Amino acid sequence: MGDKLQRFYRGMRTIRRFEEMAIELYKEGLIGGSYHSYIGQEAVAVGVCSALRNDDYITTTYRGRGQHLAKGADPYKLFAELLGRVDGYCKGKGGPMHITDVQTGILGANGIVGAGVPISVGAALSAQMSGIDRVSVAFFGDGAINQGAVSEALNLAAVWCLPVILVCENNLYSEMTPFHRSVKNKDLVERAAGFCMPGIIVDGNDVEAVFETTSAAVERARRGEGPTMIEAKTYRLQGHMFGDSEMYRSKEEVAAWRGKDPLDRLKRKLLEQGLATESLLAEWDRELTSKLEQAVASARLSPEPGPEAIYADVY
Ligand SMILES: Cc1ncc(C[n+]2csc(CCOP(=O)(O)OP(=O)(O)O)c2C)c(N)n1
Repeated sequence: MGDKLQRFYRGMRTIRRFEEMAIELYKEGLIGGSYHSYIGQEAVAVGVCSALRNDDYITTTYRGRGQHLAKGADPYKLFAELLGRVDGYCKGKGGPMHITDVQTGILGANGIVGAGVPISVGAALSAQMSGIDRVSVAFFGDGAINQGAVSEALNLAAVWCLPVILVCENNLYSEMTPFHRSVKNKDLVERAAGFCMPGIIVDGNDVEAVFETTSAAVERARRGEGPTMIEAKTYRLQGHMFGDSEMYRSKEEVAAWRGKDPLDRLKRKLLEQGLATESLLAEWDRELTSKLEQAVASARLSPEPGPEAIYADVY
């Protein structure tokens, strides 16, 4: 497990640094639209995606760079996409909210709340019909739980016994609304029982727990035993999007969750178990930061798409 924990840490740290650097690019005015940071939720992306194969599928939300990196996406192509450049995953026409890379099984981030869930269920159906033991994971937020399309997709996943894992990242807020104001359930995973599928709650800030829980759900799906819903309890440490004034939550609440930062938690564990030293952690940081800086520098040099690209790849 030692190697694995080290890998988890580097993966989570890469996501954190990527997001910090992306916010700097956003402040420079280089990223169009809004930027929804994934900071604070890194353990979910890394824990879940580490339980997957390269050929498994995922769908994510507008907050999806964490999952993209954890699934093996190239930071250069991600940064180029954020900057709207031709070398980006969607040739600069997707931006931060719509990154797709079929090669790594990323069937799309999505700006429409809940919209990735039926896509993921459809991908699971394709795996089942083709007789390939691939699984599909849908990442969605607590705010997506009341979307009609999500209920329809959960129902079909259960009825057809599809190899899909429904990962609800409950970060407590849907934009500015706390989830308990829009849902009567204490735990969102209670919904799983209504569709006759197992539902498991996991501490979304504990990467090992997320990995173990997902691995069991993945094995079950590969055995042909159908879907599992996982509710990963976590917290977004930044506003809903860059510039959010965060009037809807107290500084004390945010500070309390900062104390549960998934990266700090894993760092403490690595140090306690002798799996890292402060100097090794600093070396990893220098290495991954330098790789990300090179990716940004190259992405800045990639050209913007020309007007002739407007109608290409459009359906
Ligand atoms: C169908 C739909 N309705 C409303 C919106 C506006 N909207 C954008 S983000 C968001 C909050 C979603 O919250 P959640 O699913 O919990 O994800 P989180 O932002 O917390 O990751 C809403 C309501 C949208 N994009 N799509």
